Amino acid sequence: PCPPGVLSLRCRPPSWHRAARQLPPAPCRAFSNNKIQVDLDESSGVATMKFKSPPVNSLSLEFLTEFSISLEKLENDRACRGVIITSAIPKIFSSGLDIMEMCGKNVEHYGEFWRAVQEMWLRLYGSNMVTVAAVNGSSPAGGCLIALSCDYRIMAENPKFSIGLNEAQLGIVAPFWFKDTFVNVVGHRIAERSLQLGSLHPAPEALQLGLVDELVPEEKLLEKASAVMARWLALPDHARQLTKSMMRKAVLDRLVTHREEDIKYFINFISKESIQKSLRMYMEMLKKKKS
Ligand code: CO8
Repeated sequence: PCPPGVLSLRCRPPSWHRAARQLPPAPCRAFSNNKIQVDLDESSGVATMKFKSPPVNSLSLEFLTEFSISLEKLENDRACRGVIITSAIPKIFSSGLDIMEMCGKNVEHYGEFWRAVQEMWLRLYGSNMVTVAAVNGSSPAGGCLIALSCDYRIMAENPKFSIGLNEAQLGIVAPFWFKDTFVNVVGHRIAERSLQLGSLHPAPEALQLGLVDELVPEEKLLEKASAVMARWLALPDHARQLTKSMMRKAVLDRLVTHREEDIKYFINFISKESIQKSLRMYMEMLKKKKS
């Protein structure tokens, strides 16, 4: 059923939708990518992006570049109105930024890497498409940012999966635009506490905090994401897009205006020996935990 105030599909004027319905029938198109599988169902106008970068979908420079290019392609494709983002790797949505990209590299590399992180966020947070995160595994830091940047978050109801901006645990600090995105979802108080503690919230707690919108059994995740998507797509694109832009513009503009400064800040911060040491210790801790 349609939400109150929304016309049912049958009585909606065709001009509300983009050109999808005028295209010749071509039910599904796939982009062949290395790290992300993209499938576009032209009959519904919905694409699915599946992260498939083992072992943990960490956001390397290559991954981020591919992500931004895929989003740009979909954004420019009149047959696509919405994207569901999920993972093909069991138990992991994304482990966040690839720590190896931030360890022992030169300043040119740090600059290029950070620009790619910014680009990914600007494209996703500023997307005109409806974006739904189907979080089917753990989702720390940059992984959480991806989910937070979507319009709606559904998570698998497994308490072993956790999500949050845990940067403080690594001895680093979430940038202002990670923080802004987080505050816009959960509010100032919850974000402040969670960021200072670098908390990773198990799925039930994430729901309670409003960090995710709903939990469903893992096997129902994609079905639920499609249902949510259909509901959001039932609105006229132009009205929804302008509303989204109104809600997000100030936060997007803040990074656009301070982009170069933010890159310089990152390079300076990450190049510090004390920060490098913290990251190395964190990587060692991950390896120890494994053995
Ligand atoms: N980057 C690089 N390598 C990683 C990462 C990562 N983010 N996460 C895991 N790996 C590696 C592990 O070291 C391990 O490598 P190896 O096989 O060589 O030993 C391999 O991936 C598999 O990892 P695990 O054995 O730990 O796999 P599990 O399935 O047991 O656990 C988890 C998966 C839960 C994802 C776990 O690996 C984990 O907690 N990873 C760390 C996640 C994390 O803390 N990410 C934060 C990244 S920082 C970020 O995103 C924002 C930074 C903002 C910077 C701001 C500066 C100014």
